[in-house]
Formats: sequence, C-alpha cells, structure tokens
Amino acid sequence: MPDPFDPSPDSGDRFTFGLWTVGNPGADPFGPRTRPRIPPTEIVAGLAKAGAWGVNLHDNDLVPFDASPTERDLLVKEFQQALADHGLVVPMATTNLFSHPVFRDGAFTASDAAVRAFAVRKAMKGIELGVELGASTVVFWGGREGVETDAARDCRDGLGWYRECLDFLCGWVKDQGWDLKFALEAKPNEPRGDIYLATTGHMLHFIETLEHPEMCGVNPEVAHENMPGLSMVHAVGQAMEAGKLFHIDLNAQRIGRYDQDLRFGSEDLKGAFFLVRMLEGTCGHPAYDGPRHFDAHAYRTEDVDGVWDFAAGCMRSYKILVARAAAFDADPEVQEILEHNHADPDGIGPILAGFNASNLAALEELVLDPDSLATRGHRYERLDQLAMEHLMGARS
Ligand code: GCO
Ligand code: MN
Ligand code: MN
Repeated sequence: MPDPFDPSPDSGDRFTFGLWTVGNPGADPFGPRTRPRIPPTEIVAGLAKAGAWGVNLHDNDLVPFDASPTERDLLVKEFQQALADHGLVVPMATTNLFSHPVFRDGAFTASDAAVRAFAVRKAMKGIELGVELGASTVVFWGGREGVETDAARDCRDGLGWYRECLDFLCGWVKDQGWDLKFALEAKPNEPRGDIYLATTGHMLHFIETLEHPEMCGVNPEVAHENMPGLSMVHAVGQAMEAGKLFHIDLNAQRIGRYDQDLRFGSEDLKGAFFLVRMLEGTCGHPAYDGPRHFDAHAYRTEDVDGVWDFAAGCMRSYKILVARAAAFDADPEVQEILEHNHADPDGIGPILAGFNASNLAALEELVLDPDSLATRGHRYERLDQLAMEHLMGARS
C-alpha cells in the first residue's frame, strides 16, 4: 500500500526545490561546509527520486560567475540532459545579485550607476538562462538592496533606481516577446542591516508604481515574514486577494532570529496549517495554482542522506497538512460555528457593499443596539481547539 503522504508528480503534486536548497553544503558564518557539494545533475536525479516535480535555480548555482561562454553552454546542456532523463521541469529562475563583492552596496539600488548597469546586464543573462530552461517565472530577491546606515543614500533615491531597473527589465522582456512573470521577494534584513521593501505588503504597493504592474507579483517567504513576527498567512492572503501571488517560498522560522530556512512545518506548525489551508483553498476561496516551492535547507548536522530526509520531510509535512486542513474544513462542528458567525439573518451585509442613496437610507434605518451586539460570543476558543485537534491527529 503506497503511503498517501509520499509526494509524486503523477498524483498531481507540484513540489519544487532550488538547487541552492538541497545543494546547501552546510556552511554558516562561523564555519565552513560540513557536507560535499552535490553537483546540479545529481540534485536533479535526487529530487526526481524524492518525488519532486521541478527544480529552480540562480544563474550561478549552475554557471559559475566567471565561466566562459563555452563552459556555460556545456553546463546548460548537461543540466538539460539530466532534466530530460529524470522528467523534471524548471518553472522558476532567478539571478544571484548578492554574492559577488561588486554588489556590496546593492545591485539595482547601488549608489554607483555602473554597478546598477552591471546588475541589470547580469539579470538579463539570468533571464535568458531561465528562458532556455523553460522557466515562466523570474524571482527577484534583493538581498543587498538596502543599507547599514541611512547616511549612505536617501531611500527615495534607492527606490527610484530599483523601479528604473525593474521597468528596464520588464521592457526588455516584452521586447523579446517572452511571456514571463516577475515575482518580487521581500525580506526585512540579512544580509543588509535594513533591506528596502521589507515585507510583502511593502512590495505589493511598490509593484503598483511600476511601468508594467501586470507583469509583477510577489514571492512571499515564511521565514521573511516571521523573522519580524509578522503573519505569513496574512501576507499571502493579501497577495492572493490582489491576484499577485506569483510564487511562494515555503520553509520554517522562529520569530526574531536570523533567517533559519528550516524544513517546512518544523516550526510554527499552526502557522503552516493555516498557510496550507489558504494555499489549497480547502476553506472555499480559490487555491493557489503555482508550484509549491521550498526555500529551505537541511540542518548543518546532516550528511547527504540527511539532505534527502530533509527534502522528503518538507513535502510530506505539506501533504499531511493538506489532509488536516481538508478535514478541518469538512468538520460539521467547524462549519456550524463559522456559519453561525457569518449568518447575517437580517441581510445587513449588502447595505455596506457600495455607497448610494438607497444603501445610505437603509443604513440609517437600521436598529443597532451595541449593548446587545456586545453580548455575543464567537466560540473561537472551540473553533481553534478544533483546529488544534485536527492538527494533532485527534480528530478526523
Ligand atoms: C534568502 C532568500 C533567497 C532567495 C533566493 C531566490 O534569504 O537567502 O530567501 O534564498 O529566495 O535568492 O531568489
Ligand atoms: Mn527565499
Ligand atoms: Mn530566505
């Protein structure tokens, strides 16, 4: 009997990992790597065996920064062969605009215009690589777009240059005739002291100021919203409501720490439960239809076998949470509490759905007694306990 929580693209699972995630060799700021680097072609084989659907990459995860054009073409060819051999796709590509010291003061927001030009040119090459591999989404994570001191530049200049660079790249992609979407990823800090556009909410507003807002959406990450103690569920909800959830970075994180990039579901299980519930649409709203991407890595303690335990854990926890969320939403007691709270027996809700003379008159006529309204309990204690019991496997 196959385990229902084992992932498989054949049963519709669309799990993806970055080359840099399962390929993370366990280095940290205090010590070097603890396991060998797994070559990209072996990562492809390993991910296919683990039941993933696709693999994503930064340009330099595959092609070293200083590779010659011939070396590049060879690496890309080998990688494409591995993808074909193992049936994996590349739905997303991104550009490393943070590792090389040239980006020490930013890429699209660097004070030096020559650095900004270099960054745009590197992003163009990264996008070309993505297109060659079949990607339809391009992620931009501006890790170095920020400052340690605001003496460096007025952030309005930084934001203006950021906008110019993204507008330039959108214009170029359109000119090439490519049907690509850009997904912008926010993070509050690390590696910069403060990174511009610190949250998904900041990013959603910034997108509306771009020349081609329809091409751009967000790539929220669990860790990046949780680091400052914000709600990933609300970030994703706002993005989905705006039709802007173009990609997602799933992992786990404890509040207030450095970016931990832990195995999905391994911290804040309740947050993960409500996130999966929202992404899968078990509560009634439309589901997210993009890949379920993991931007996380194995503990530094692990050897290569531990990396594959980590990858399996991310996907299994996601699938288990899908089942738990579906059971929660199908639970008659849950439905009864929600229906009771949302009932609106006097048909008041529609009065507020649009200002006009008749709604205004209806609003003024309503008999509303705040003291009586204030006596109503909402049974959220029971509702939340039901969520917890489904989550803990005590109810099915
Ligand atoms: C981080 C980021 C990155 C990006 C990646 C893809 O905090 O390091 O999450 O992992 O997601 O560069 O754009
Ligand atoms: Mn990320
Ligand atoms: Mn991150």
